[in-house]
Amino acid sequence: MTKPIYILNGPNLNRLGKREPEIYGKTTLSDIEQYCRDEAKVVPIEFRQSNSEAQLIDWIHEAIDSGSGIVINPAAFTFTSIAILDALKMFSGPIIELHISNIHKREPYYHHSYVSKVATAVIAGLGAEGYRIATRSMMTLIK
Ligand code: DHK
Repeated sequence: MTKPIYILNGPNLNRLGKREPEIYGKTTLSDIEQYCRDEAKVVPIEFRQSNSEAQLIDWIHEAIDSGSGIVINPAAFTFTSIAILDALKMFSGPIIELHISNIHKREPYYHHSYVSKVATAVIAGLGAEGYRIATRSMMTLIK
Protein backbone atom coordinates (compact mmCIF):
# COMPACT_ATOMS: atom_id res chain seq x y z
CA MET A 1 0.00 0.00 0.00
CA THR A 2 1.49 3.35 -1.08
CA LYS A 3 2.06 5.70 1.81
CA PRO A 4 -0.11 8.85 1.61
CA ILE A 5 0.92 12.11 -0.04
CA TYR A 6 0.64 14.92 2.50
CA ILE A 7 -0.85 18.14 1.07
CA LEU A 8 -0.37 20.81 3.72
CA ASN A 9 -1.79 24.33 3.65
CA GLY A 10 -0.79 27.27 5.82
CA PRO A 11 -2.44 30.33 7.33
CA ASN A 12 -5.47 32.06 5.80
CA LEU A 13 -5.87 29.46 3.05
CA ASN A 14 -9.06 28.31 4.75
CA ARG A 15 -10.51 31.63 3.46
CA LEU A 16 -9.84 30.84 -0.20
CA GLY A 17 -12.78 31.73 -2.40
CA LYS A 18 -13.45 34.91 -0.41
CA ARG A 19 -9.89 36.03 0.34
CA GLU A 20 -8.54 38.63 -2.13
CA PRO A 21 -10.12 36.89 -5.15
CA GLU A 22 -8.20 39.22 -7.48
CA ILE A 23 -4.97 37.52 -6.24
CA TYR A 24 -6.11 34.03 -5.13
CA GLY A 25 -9.16 33.43 -7.35
CA LYS A 26 -12.60 32.16 -6.32
CA THR A 27 -11.80 28.46 -5.92
CA THR A 28 -12.34 27.25 -2.34
CA LEU A 29 -9.96 24.99 -0.42
CA SER A 30 -12.48 22.15 -0.48
CA ASP A 31 -12.67 22.46 -4.29
CA ILE A 32 -8.88 22.24 -4.33
CA GLU A 33 -8.95 19.17 -2.10
CA GLN A 34 -11.21 17.47 -4.65
CA TYR A 35 -8.82 18.42 -7.49
CA CYS A 36 -5.98 16.70 -5.60
CA ARG A 37 -8.02 13.58 -4.81
CA ASP A 38 -9.08 13.33 -8.46
CA GLU A 39 -5.43 13.54 -9.59
CA ALA A 40 -4.16 11.08 -7.01
CA LYS A 41 -6.84 8.52 -7.83
CA VAL A 42 -5.87 5.40 -5.78
CA VAL A 43 -2.95 6.98 -3.94
CA PRO A 44 -4.09 8.10 -0.47
CA ILE A 45 -3.97 11.82 0.33
CA GLU A 46 -3.74 13.58 3.69
CA PHE A 47 -5.13 17.05 2.85
CA ARG A 48 -4.81 19.49 5.77
CA GLN A 49 -4.91 23.22 6.55
CA SER A 50 -3.90 25.13 9.69
CA ASN A 51 -3.30 28.70 10.75
CA SER A 52 -0.88 27.35 13.37
CA GLU A 53 2.87 26.96 12.70
CA ALA A 54 3.18 24.29 15.42
CA GLN A 55 0.36 22.25 13.88
CA LEU A 56 2.02 22.33 10.45
CA ILE A 57 5.30 21.15 12.02
CA ASP A 58 3.50 18.29 13.79
CA TRP A 59 1.99 17.20 10.45
CA ILE A 60 5.42 17.33 8.78
CA HIS A 61 6.72 15.08 11.59
CA GLU A 62 3.82 12.72 10.92
CA ALA A 63 4.71 12.67 7.21
CA ILE A 64 8.36 11.87 8.09
CA ASP A 65 7.13 8.60 9.64
CA SER A 66 4.25 7.71 7.35
CA GLY A 67 4.21 9.80 4.17
CA SER A 68 5.56 9.23 0.66
CA GLY A 69 5.73 12.90 -0.40
CA ILE A 70 4.85 16.42 0.77
CA VAL A 71 3.11 19.15 -1.24
CA ILE A 72 3.16 22.29 0.93
CA ASN A 73 1.72 25.78 0.54
CA PRO A 74 3.17 27.32 3.71
CA ALA A 75 1.52 30.67 2.81
CA ALA A 76 3.00 33.48 4.93
CA PHE A 77 5.18 31.06 6.92
CA THR A 78 7.16 30.58 3.68
CA PHE A 79 8.93 33.85 4.34
CA THR A 80 9.25 33.65 8.15
CA SER A 81 9.58 30.07 9.39
CA ILE A 82 13.01 28.51 9.96
CA ALA A 83 11.15 26.02 12.17
CA ILE A 84 9.18 24.70 9.18
CA LEU A 85 12.40 24.57 7.13
CA ASP A 86 14.09 22.57 9.91
CA ALA A 87 11.16 20.14 10.04
CA LEU A 88 11.19 19.65 6.26
CA LYS A 89 14.95 18.97 6.34
CA MET A 90 14.15 15.73 8.20
CA PHE A 91 11.84 14.46 5.44
CA SER A 92 13.63 12.07 3.05
CA GLY A 93 10.97 12.04 0.29
CA PRO A 94 10.14 14.59 -2.44
CA ILE A 95 8.83 18.03 -1.40
CA ILE A 96 6.90 20.33 -3.74
CA GLU A 97 6.55 23.95 -2.58
CA LEU A 98 3.38 25.53 -3.96
CA HIS A 99 2.01 29.08 -4.17
CA ILE A 100 -1.25 30.07 -5.82
CA SER A 101 0.15 33.48 -6.79
CA ASN A 102 3.50 34.28 -8.39
CA ILE A 103 5.26 35.42 -5.21
CA HIS A 104 8.19 36.84 -7.20
CA LYS A 105 5.86 39.34 -8.90
CA ARG A 106 4.56 40.59 -5.56
CA GLU A 107 5.87 42.74 -2.67
CA PRO A 108 9.56 42.18 -1.74
CA TYR A 109 8.65 40.49 1.56
CA TYR A 110 7.22 37.63 -0.55
CA HIS A 111 10.45 37.10 -2.51
CA HIS A 112 12.66 35.06 -0.15
CA SER A 113 11.37 31.56 0.65
CA TYR A 114 12.99 29.51 3.43
CA VAL A 115 11.21 26.40 2.14
CA SER A 116 12.79 26.55 -1.33
CA LYS A 117 16.08 25.52 0.25
CA VAL A 118 14.76 21.96 0.73
CA ALA A 119 12.09 21.81 -1.99
CA THR A 120 12.48 19.33 -4.87
CA ALA A 121 10.42 21.75 -6.97
CA VAL A 122 8.51 25.04 -6.67
CA ILE A 123 5.20 25.91 -8.37
CA ALA A 124 3.94 29.51 -8.22
CA GLY A 125 1.42 31.60 -10.13
CA LEU A 126 -0.80 28.91 -11.66
CA GLY A 127 -3.69 29.58 -9.30
CA ALA A 128 -5.65 26.62 -7.91
CA GLU A 129 -4.53 24.60 -10.96
CA GLY A 130 -1.10 24.51 -9.34
CA TYR A 131 -2.44 21.95 -6.86
CA ARG A 132 -3.52 19.61 -9.65
CA ILE A 133 -0.09 19.88 -11.31
CA ALA A 134 1.72 19.46 -8.00
CA THR A 135 -0.26 16.29 -7.20
CA ARG A 136 0.28 14.86 -10.67
CA SER A 137 4.03 15.62 -10.44
CA MET A 138 4.24 14.11 -6.97
CA MET A 139 2.70 10.92 -8.33
CA THR A 140 5.66 10.56 -10.70
CA LEU A 141 8.22 11.47 -8.01
CA ILE A 142 7.02 8.86 -5.49
CA LYS A 143 7.01 5.99 -8.02
C1 DHK B 1 -0.36 32.50 0.05
C2 DHK B 1 -0.25 33.43 1.04
O1 DHK B 1 -1.05 33.39 2.08
C3 DHK B 1 0.73 34.50 1.02
O2 DHK B 1 1.26 34.76 2.28
C4 DHK B 1 1.82 34.21 0.06
C5 DHK B 1 0.62 32.36 -1.01
C6 DHK B 1 1.38 33.59 -1.23
C7 DHK B 1 0.02 31.82 -2.28
O3 DHK B 1 0.15 32.47 -3.34
O4 DHK B 1 -0.55 30.72 -2.25
O5 DHK B 1 2.41 35.27 -0.26
